[in-house]
Amino acid sequence: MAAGVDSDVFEQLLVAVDRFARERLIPAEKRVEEEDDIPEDIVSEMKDMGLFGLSTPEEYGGIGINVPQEARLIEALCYASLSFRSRIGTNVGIGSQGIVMDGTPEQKQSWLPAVASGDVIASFALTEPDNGSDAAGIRTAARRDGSDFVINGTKRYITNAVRAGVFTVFARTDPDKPGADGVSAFIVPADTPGITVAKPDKKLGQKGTKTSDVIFEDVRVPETAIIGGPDRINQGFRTAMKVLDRGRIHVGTMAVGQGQRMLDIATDYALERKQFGKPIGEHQLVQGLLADCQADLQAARALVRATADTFDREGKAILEASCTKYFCTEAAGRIADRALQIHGGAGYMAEYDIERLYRDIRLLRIYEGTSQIQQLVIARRTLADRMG
Ligand code: COS
Repeated sequence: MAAGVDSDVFEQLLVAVDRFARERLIPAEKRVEEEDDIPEDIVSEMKDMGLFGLSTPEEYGGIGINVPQEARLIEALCYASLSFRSRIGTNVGIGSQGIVMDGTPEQKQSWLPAVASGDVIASFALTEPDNGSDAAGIRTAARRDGSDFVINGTKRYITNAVRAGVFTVFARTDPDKPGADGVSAFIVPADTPGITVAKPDKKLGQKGTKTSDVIFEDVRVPETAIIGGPDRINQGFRTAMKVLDRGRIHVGTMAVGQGQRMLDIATDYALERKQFGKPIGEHQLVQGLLADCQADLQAARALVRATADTFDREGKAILEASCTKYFCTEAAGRIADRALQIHGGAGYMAEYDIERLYRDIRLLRIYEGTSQIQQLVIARRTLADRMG
């Protein structure tokens, strides 16, 4: 089991994050929605709390929580808008974990301290205009030129690209191998000549988060930029998948945090709002909606925690991570829908929080692998286990 941070220190951190989410972040949500950005004073408080380095090992300046601790802490943080989590999310998760998991000691020393402090934002560049779910089909090319590689291609929907100091970029180093086998992972500083980050995308929800296209035109990097060093050429797809496994547990946790928030909002509304002479929470059909939310939430939380324990114990949890991401994010979608329904007409109005949370939560079923990709992973592994 990964040690994680000392349990007393962790409990204190958990209390601090819980309070920060409720007292500092939730009151700032409307401002984030209007300004479509996270205020800088909140970003500096996040840095001071060490949130950018939550999962970075202590020896590289981070807090070094393990996955079971992450499952509790991210739930507390995600009681507030998911946009706050996104600001630290690529440093804690997909942007940095490739380096943490497979990087050389020199790569870790060069990048992780600045990632942990939040001085450098790390961004994960896998998805392309023509390759989203089919991640092994990526076409961005890294052509060898002596001891360098020259990268050309376009990445799409790259979270925190406009804020990035470094990208982990997945590119095809062997044009003769069409699938997963020809892909390598590179560490590419964002100021390398030839990189253009496009204007942030306009989105349905999660205002304050930033995604953009990133265009690579003759971007030259040394072979030592390959994650794990030159010998790990053509191993990048496996790095991406390992990063996404941990990321999928993280996204399941986010769904639980938001699920609790939406259930609390719906419960408060059911107690306040009166129809037919009594609070709507006393009507059995509304009780049915609340009960279904609570049951989904309890099941989702139990699954996230069980999967986090499996990942921690066994060092991987591919099937379980997909089940978790699939169940928890679909459950959050159902909770959002019922919570909005309990609000009636008010739920459709922007002045009520549930309208925003409903839009925000929708993305959880798409990013870091759609529900359909999770179904595919689950079914393939279930069949393979049976076939031996
Ligand atoms: N951990 C480690 N290795 C993994 C892995 C995992 N979770 N999943 C797959 N691999 C390995 C496989 O073992 C295989 O290696 P070997 O050939 O040595 O056995 C290799 O990677 C290729 O795997 P596979 O054949 O399963 O690849 P597919 O092209 O069929 O696709 C899916 C796999 C569809 C599951 C993958 O492309 C995927 O997850 N797509 C979604 C991408 C995604 O989440 N995008 C979001 C981007 S971030 S917002």
